[in-house]
This record gives sequence, C-alpha cells and structure tokens, in this order.
Amino acid sequence: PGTIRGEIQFEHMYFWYEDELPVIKDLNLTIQHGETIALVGSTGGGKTTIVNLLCRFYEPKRGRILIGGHDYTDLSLQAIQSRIGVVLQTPHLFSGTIRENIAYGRLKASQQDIEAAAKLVGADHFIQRFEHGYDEQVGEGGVLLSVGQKQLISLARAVLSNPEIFIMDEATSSVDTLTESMIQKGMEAIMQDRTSIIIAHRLSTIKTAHRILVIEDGQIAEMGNHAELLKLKGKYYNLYTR
Ligand code: DUT
Ligand code: MG
Repeated sequence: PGTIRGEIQFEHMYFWYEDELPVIKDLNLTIQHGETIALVGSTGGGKTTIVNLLCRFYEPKRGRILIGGHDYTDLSLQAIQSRIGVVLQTPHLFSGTIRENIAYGRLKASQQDIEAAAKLVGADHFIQRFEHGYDEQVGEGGVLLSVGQKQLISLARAVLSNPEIFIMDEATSSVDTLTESMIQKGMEAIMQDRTSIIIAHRLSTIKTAHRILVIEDGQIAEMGNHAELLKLKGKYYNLYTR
C-alpha cells in the first residue's frame, strides 16, 4: 500500500537558484500513474526547472517530491534516473554510432531490441537511409544529425529503457513537418501506460494530454484539459487561440 508505480507527487515544493529569487513557489501536484501532463506557459515560468527537479538534477529547497509514494531523497540517484526516461529540448548524444546512442550503455540490448525501439518511435525510417544504417557515426555530440533526428534517437533510447516515467521537452525549432509527425507518433507510443510530463509546444501534443498546466511565475496558473481551458477564456485561451 502507498506504493503506486509511476505516481509523482510534489508537496509544498519551493525552489530557487543561486540568486535566491524564488522560482518555484509552493507547488502542490499529484500526477497519477499513466497520466499525461502537458506543461505550457510563457518563457521563464519554471517548466524546465520542475523537470530538472524531478530528475533530481537539483533538489527542492523546501517541501518534497515523492515517486511511487516514496520521498525521492530516500532513493538512490541511479534508482530515480533508471525510472525516468527523458528527452531534452537539445538532446545529448555522444560520439559513436546510432546503435550505441540508442543502447546508451545497455550492453545486454540486442540488435533486435534496438531496432524494435527505433521502429516503435518511427526513427528506423531515417536510420535505414544512412550508408551504414545503425552503425553510422553521429559525430561529436551528434553534429551530423538534425535536432529532430536527435530527438527521435533519444525517444528510441527512452523506449529501450522502458521507464515508468517519461519526460519530454519538445524541440521548438528546426524540425521539419515529416520529422515532427514522426516525433508525435513516437511520443504517443511511449506515453501508453506511462506517467508522462511533456513540456509542450505543439498543439497536437497539448490537445491530447489528460491535464494541461499553465505554469507562470513558478505556480500553476490554470489547470484542466484543452476543452475546459478554452472555455475558461483565460491564459491558456490567450496562448493558443492567437
Ligand atoms: N533560472 C536561473 N538559473 C538557471 C535556470 C533558470 O536563474 O540555471 C531562472 C530563469 C527563470 C526561472 O529560473 O526566471 C525559470 O526558468 P525555467 O528555465 O525553468 O523556465 P521555463 O518555463 O522552462 O522557460 P522556457 O519556456 O523559456 O523554457
Ligand atoms: Mg524551459
């Protein structure tokens, strides 16, 4: 009892960076297992900070975060990060092959598993077109790939790690429409039956989220689904009907 796979709770969470100006102010939120949450809102509101705290790149200054019913400071950093699959806005790849970047240290991952993950997210399509396919070198930090392609590889990596929690900071720029629709399909595949937090810029992602949170000034300014928030004619309405 009390242990719910993939459930996330923020309890009276406060956070500030070195300058000590409050960035997150008394955040209270329970995200149910399997739920998809979209974080939206204007720049500097605190969306990335919330995700950084959940991954424990930083820890709350006050209040706490529970994962699966446990205060996450009682869990090891490795345990937390193995439960979370994260795709960053500018994904980090290391120099090596596409295969190695998807496997990401999972030495037991078979070629079949790697390709199945890539197929599920729609990355297989562009990988097959490279001369060396999965053995193509991505270059230092992945310089030989576009941002969208890097996100697709990160999505495949996330699928392969089979996390309870999936987090994505959608790329805002330089993704062509084909890659964008691939990313969208890949995300939908991962989000099935997983707790997901998406920092969302695309209306297609936002509209299908169970709950949308408008984050402003470190607080939840509005919360609801797409239809509810449109009806409210508030901040969300202003953000997405211009
Ligand atoms: N901030 C810092 N130091 C950092 C990162 C952020 O002082 O290392 C500040 C900037 C901003 C606030 O914290 O005032 C929240 O930033 P965050 O990056 O969390 O905002 P966002 O909602 O993710 O903004 P964007 O939509 O531009 O990504
Ligand atoms: Mg951000």
